[in-house]
Amino acid sequence: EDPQKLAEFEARIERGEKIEPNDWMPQMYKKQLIRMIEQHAHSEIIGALPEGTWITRAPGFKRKLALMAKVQDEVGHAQLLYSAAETLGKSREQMIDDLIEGKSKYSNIFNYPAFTWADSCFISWLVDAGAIVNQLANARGSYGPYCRALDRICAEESFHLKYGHHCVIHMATGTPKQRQMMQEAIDRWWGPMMHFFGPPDKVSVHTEVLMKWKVKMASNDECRNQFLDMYVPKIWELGFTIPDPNLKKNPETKKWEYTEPDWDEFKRVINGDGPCNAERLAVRRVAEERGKWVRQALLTPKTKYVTPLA
Ligand code: FAQ
Repeated sequence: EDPQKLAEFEARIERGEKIEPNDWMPQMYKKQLIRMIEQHAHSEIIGALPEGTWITRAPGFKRKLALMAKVQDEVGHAQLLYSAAETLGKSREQMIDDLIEGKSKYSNIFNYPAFTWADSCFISWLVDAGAIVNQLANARGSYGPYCRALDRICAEESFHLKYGHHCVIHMATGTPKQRQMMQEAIDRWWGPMMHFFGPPDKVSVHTEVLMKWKVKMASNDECRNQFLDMYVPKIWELGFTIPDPNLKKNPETKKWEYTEPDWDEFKRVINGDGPCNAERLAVRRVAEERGKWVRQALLTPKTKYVTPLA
């Protein structure tokens, strides 16, 4: 790689300029961005699945409408992100193929089942909250198309967060059975939620280079700590417990201390062996197959259509 071009590129990043698709960029920057944006896009599209199964069973018409809109937004976010990744030269078809063939990763958390309505409430409030912590930080990053997609995604996610919080408050102030359902959902999802921000900084493979080039604007541990700072008090305020007796904020360091979640489980899940990985990919495979005729019709030049009046 040309050292002078690399120096100019790094100086631009240092000055806070945005890098655009036709600008010179190191191959590694491009490769890392494709990897991260593509995984993010897959996470949105697969993330629609656990909550999506609750649309038909949402308690009441208003919840059904809101959940349907939210799930639709998540799929829209995937489209925005696939478009951002395409600016770097990888086609959408290739990305989708890599997803359904199990070659690409997507967020660990969507490989767990949403057993009850409370699980769907957990996702809408706290998984969205975690996603926002990460996305708000990275929206200030260096790659123009990704940052612009993140700005729009964050605006929509803020509605999801309010919707999810409302759902959880409703459960918290409901019957003993509702409170119990919500507590059980928190107990089930806490481990995957801690995993969600990625491995600890000291073992994270990509953080260093991504932070150097301002793709990642906060490290995994910083995002995890910010999430704990913002949401643990809110969970406690609602009278729920968190299934980690060691969870507490250290008043001196101002950092949260916790039991390390099971990182072996995390590795298994992100490498394809979680409770729902096979099911999630099977659903996407069927969707791909069933949607083929629509894509083919869209790609067929209009001149080939024969209308009855022609
Ligand atoms: N799940 O070196 P690091 C959402 C992998 S959107 C799966 O630390 P990095 C919206 C990582 O890819 C949620 N894999 O990696 C929604 C790498 O593997 P590789 C998604 C994970 O990139 C809400 C290896 O481990 N958000 O939820 C995970 O520096 C509700 C080493 O890790 C984004 O994707 C994980 N949690 O940091 C939708 C945001 N963590 O590629 C529906 C963009 C790590 O070498 C309902 N992404 N890995 O084979 C990022 O910010 C980063 O990629 C991290 C990981 C922070 C996820």
